[in-house]
Amino acid sequence: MRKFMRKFGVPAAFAFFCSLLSAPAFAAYKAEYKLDIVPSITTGWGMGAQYFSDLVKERSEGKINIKVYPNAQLTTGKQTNAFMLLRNGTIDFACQSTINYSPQIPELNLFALPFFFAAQPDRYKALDAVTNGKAGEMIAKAIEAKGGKFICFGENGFRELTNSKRSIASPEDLDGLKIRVVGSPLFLDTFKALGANPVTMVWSDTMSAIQQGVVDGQENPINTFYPVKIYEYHKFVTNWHYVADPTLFVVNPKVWDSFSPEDQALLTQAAKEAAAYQIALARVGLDEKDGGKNLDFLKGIEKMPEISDWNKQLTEVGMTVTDLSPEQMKVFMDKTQSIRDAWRSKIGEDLVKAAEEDMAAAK
Ligand code: X2X
Repeated sequence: MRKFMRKFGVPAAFAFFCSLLSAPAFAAYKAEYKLDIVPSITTGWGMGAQYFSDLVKERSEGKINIKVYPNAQLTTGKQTNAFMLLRNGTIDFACQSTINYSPQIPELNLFALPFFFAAQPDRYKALDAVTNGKAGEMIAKAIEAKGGKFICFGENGFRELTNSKRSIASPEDLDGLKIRVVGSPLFLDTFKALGANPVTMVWSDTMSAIQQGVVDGQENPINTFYPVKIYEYHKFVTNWHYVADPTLFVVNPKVWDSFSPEDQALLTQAAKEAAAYQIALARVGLDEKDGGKNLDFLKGIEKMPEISDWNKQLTEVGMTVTDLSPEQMKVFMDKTQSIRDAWRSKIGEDLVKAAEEDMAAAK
């Protein structure tokens, strides 16, 4: 300091000292934060992400501007690279499916264990018990250990099966059918065990593959395949709820640390509200045991869904809907037992056990 004063004089030294004191504790905010999602804005997933962005903009009075980039634009379609781009800061925020982060964070395969949740008496209650329970905490830690700041869980939905060939009510019906799956090994294992011919493909290529008949079927939540009009090509849907697909509201840790504590609280609150909206959209008209609670919630926030009776809607657009009886479900479950057994250790025995305990405690 003395040298500095001698060289530049006392006033300059004073000014320099003051600038250190008043330097903002937080880096300047960006003009735009990029948020990554895979499908279009018109899906429940997209609407939830957009709601988050809207709430944040409004409550921060325009200071925090999060732009939703749909259709996997930020990953140039390579959705299973998304976590790496969040970690390195190319992506600031994301509302991502656990499936797309599972190649880097194996714990996330828990949700894609076939019939793990569907085997429970109430699959939604079971899923909530896990995301809000001990297993959920372990998953949040696993994400943070790999370099992503976890905010909360949202929901894409339970994944159902559509195809262009025939009604599917048993694994035999799947025999030889070419089914598009996400680039995640557990999905290949599951469909092979069921006798299908799974093909890995990114979502951005899937609709044209369906149109051209390169694949016969695909699996996604109704809320995600309906907006892209899959019913124009696939006349058959099977409601088998075989895997859960929560979304993760996450942020790059450096970006997170650049926000003031007040803004971090604002972001957390907005993400939780957007997640609640996304979850209600993913469940309305599909949760047989909700007693109207999802519809009431959506009414309460003045976001009435366009469709709240999905079986009726799917039938109206020409789909044949197959709901499986408990006996039919059991055949699928038995066929995939070896997959659940083999994947326990890959996911982490402790985590799978914690999830089983969370589900048992909620029964
Ligand atoms: O690729 C899919 O099937 C999608 C849109 O559901 C995901 O990103 C996991």
